[in-house]
Amino acid sequence: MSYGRKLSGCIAMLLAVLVVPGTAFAAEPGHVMASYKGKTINLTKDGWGEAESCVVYSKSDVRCYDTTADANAAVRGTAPSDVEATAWSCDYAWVCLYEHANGEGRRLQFNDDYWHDLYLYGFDRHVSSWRNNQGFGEWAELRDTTDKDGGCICTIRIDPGGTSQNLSGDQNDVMNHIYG
Ligand SMILES: [Ca+2]
Ligand SMILES: [Ca+2]
Repeated sequence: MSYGRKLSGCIAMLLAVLVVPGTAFAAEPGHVMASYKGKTINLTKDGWGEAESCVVYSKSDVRCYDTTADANAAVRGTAPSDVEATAWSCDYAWVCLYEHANGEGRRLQFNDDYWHDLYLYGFDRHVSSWRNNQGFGEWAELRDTTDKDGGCICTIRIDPGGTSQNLSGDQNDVMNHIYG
């Protein structure tokens, strides 16, 4: 093998080494990646793990925490509080979705003004209560786009102002999109 061919072979190997790690860490198309305990987790594929609360700053900037108090502290830029109530917890300027009724269980929060696919966040068909604590004019909507039997009330809306709702009957654990 000539020196030239050897050299080009070495360059090809070097390029392969340089390129592979980049592709290995790239998010799969459409999947939502979140930071959690210093790592990156794939909410779409692997779910939430031990996280209790995730904050959607944008689709490409999602951060998850062990507790709602930790998430609140991160949003506020303060130290976590061990005394605040967690039920219906939702800071001003956010829309919060809860896994269970009465604002309990895992919490996912948004405020971007477009339709988010909850499947990508590992939270479709989970929502049992929600709250809109955004400001004037910032309404929020939940939607079940599957509308399997055509009989459900598939879109529900909350006006802003700290308003909370439990979902019941055929609205519970079916919603798969949120407009923040
Ligand atoms: Ca909004
Ligand atoms: Ca639920």
